[in-house]
Amino acid sequence: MNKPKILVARAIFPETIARLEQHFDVEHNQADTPWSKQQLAQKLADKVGAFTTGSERIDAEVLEAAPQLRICANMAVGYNNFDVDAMTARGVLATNAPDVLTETTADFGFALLMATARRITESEHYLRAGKWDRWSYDMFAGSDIHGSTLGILGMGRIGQVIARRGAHGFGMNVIYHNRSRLAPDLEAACKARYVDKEELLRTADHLVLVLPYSPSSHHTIGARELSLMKPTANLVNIARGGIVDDAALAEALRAGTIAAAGLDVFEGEPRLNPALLTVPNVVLTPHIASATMPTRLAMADLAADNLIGFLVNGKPLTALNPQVLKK
Ligand code: 8YV
Repeated sequence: MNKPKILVARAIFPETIARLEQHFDVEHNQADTPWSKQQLAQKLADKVGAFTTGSERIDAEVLEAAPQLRICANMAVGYNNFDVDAMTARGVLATNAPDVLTETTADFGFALLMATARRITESEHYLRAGKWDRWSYDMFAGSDIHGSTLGILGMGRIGQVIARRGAHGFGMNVIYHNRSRLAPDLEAACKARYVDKEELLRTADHLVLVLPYSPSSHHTIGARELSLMKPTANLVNIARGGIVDDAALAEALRAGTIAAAGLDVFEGEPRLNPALLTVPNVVLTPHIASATMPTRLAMADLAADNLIGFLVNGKPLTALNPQVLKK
C-alpha cells in the first residue's frame, strides 16, 4: 500500500526523518533550501501532512493550493505562523510543540536577563578590542539581579518557570501581568504577585516578555510603555518579534529612557531594525532560546509524534484546533 505523503519543510535531525519514513512517503529539505511561499504551496499540493517550523506561513493562500492537506505539525510552541481559523475552516489540524521547551527557554530568558543586566557582551567586546588597560570603580557597572523586582508579562508555562527561578534562585520580588490571573496555589508556588500592566511597567527592574504574538499583542511595548518604565530598567524579549516596537525600543535605549535590553526575537526577523545595532546597551541573539540539542530533538519528536499520532492512529498529542477531529 502507498504510504501517505508528507512534507518536512526545513532541515531537521536525520533520526526524525528516519522515523517519519517508517510511516510516510517523505519529501524533505535536508539541504535547507529557502522556499518562497509559492514553492511551499506547490510542494504541499499532493501532501496530506506537513512538518513546519515557525518560519513557514500556513494561511488561506497556501491551503488553497493544498487540497489534500490534513495536518500541519509545528516544531514550535508559538504558532503565529499558522492562520488557525483558515486551517479550521478547511478541516486542517494544527499542532504545536509545548512543554518540551519550557525549562530550556526559561534558562535562556534568565541568561539574557543576566547578560544584559551585568553588561556581559558589551564588556567582552571592550576587552576583545584591546581597550582594557586598567580597573576602574564604575567600569561596566550594571544592575543587580538578586533582591530586585522581576516583572513577567505573560504568565503561561514559560513565565511561571522564569518566576520560580527568580523567586527561589535569586530572591527576586516577582510580579506579573497576564490576561487571566493564576490560581492561588500557582501564584504561591511561583511566589508571584498579580499586578496591572501599568504597575508592572512602573515597578519592574527587569521585565521579561513571554506572551504569545497575535494581532492584539502587536506592539504591546511601544514608546508609551517604555516611557513608564524605570530609567534603570532592563527589558528582555524572548516571546516574539512584533510584541515590541523595535524602533521605539532602539530610541529608548539611545535616549536612556530604559537602561538596557536583551532581545532574542525581532520584528521582521531574520532582518533587524538597523537602529538596534547602533546602541551598545542591548544584547542581541538570533532566536535561540530553545536551542539545546536535547530540547530541539524533543520538539522535533513531538512534531513527528503529532503527524504519526494523527495520520496513522487518528490521535494527535497537542492539537490546537481539536474541533477539526470531530468533523
Ligand atoms: C523555535 C520558538 O525555535 O517554539 C517557539 O515558539 O520560538 C522557538 O523555540 C522556532 O519557532 C522555530 O520553530
